[in-house]
Amino acid sequence: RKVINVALVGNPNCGKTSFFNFASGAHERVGNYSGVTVDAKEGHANFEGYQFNIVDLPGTYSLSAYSPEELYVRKQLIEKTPDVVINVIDTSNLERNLYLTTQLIDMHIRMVVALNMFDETQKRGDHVNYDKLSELFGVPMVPTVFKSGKGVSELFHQIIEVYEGTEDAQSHYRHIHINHGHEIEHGISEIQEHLKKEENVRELYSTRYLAIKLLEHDQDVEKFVSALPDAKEIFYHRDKAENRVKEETKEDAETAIMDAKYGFIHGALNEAAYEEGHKEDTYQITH
Ligand code: GDP
Ligand code: MG
Ligand code: K
Repeated sequence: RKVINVALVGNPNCGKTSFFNFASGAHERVGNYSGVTVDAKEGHANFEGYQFNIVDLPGTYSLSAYSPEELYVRKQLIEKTPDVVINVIDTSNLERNLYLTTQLIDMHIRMVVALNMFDETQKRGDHVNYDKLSELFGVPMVPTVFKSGKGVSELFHQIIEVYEGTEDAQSHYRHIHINHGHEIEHGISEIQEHLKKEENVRELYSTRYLAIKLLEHDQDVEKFVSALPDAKEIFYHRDKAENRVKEETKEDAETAIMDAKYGFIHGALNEAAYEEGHKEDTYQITH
């Protein structure tokens, strides 16, 4: 039996624990982590001859390491390297939820998006062309209702496809780069060039992700990079890129990166999401 390690990543209250309980048959209390030590719950499920080891991670709005939860989730993603991440999204709040998705894309993580709370979206009469959204993000997306378990089989199926890298998966999954604007992208490539010189860095991390985090002045990543032989060069390029961004956009790099990500999300939603009455669109949730 093949084992696939998956981790649940998403905003608080998007349905991660509901999926975890449904899939693993666990009876965890559905609720927040407030007041509870940051920790991950583990369970497993069997599907189509595969064993899924599932980790339910604490909810996060981003991976910027501003909170213990964010730092914890990041550490889990980098150190435990799940085979496939299930990015759970509250579909009635796509804009905010997809921000985390753009950060996962930076990390070059293999993932499947669960467009959860799809019942709420339908109830409101909003339409989400999830095939289009999936194409624009380069990530398979499956509409789900974890409260009742709808879409779970299809989700597991997609995870297997991504894990195995089947032809079908390749048509849904391609690693895209979110364009952060010319100056930022220029800075990212310069920083990446130096990071790639280090074999263990190149092999263990997405250098694009590290470069973006450096431009955001992420203290955790700064500390990591300080220990590299090329640290001086790398920080030099970071500062240079940052100054160019400031001159050009009057923004600091961190704000420019965030703006670019939201710009990408807005563009995608303009193409793929419709409010009631704008367009007829078919969707089906399979059991
Ligand atoms: P978590 O914080 O991501 O672990 O989210 P939970 O699994 O604790 O779910 C938060 C709340 O949303 C709970 O009250 C769930 O019953 C509810 N919920 C989960 N999935 C769905 C869904 O697909 N549709 C609806 N309507 N409610 C859901
Ligand atoms: Mg939970
Ligand atoms: K729209």
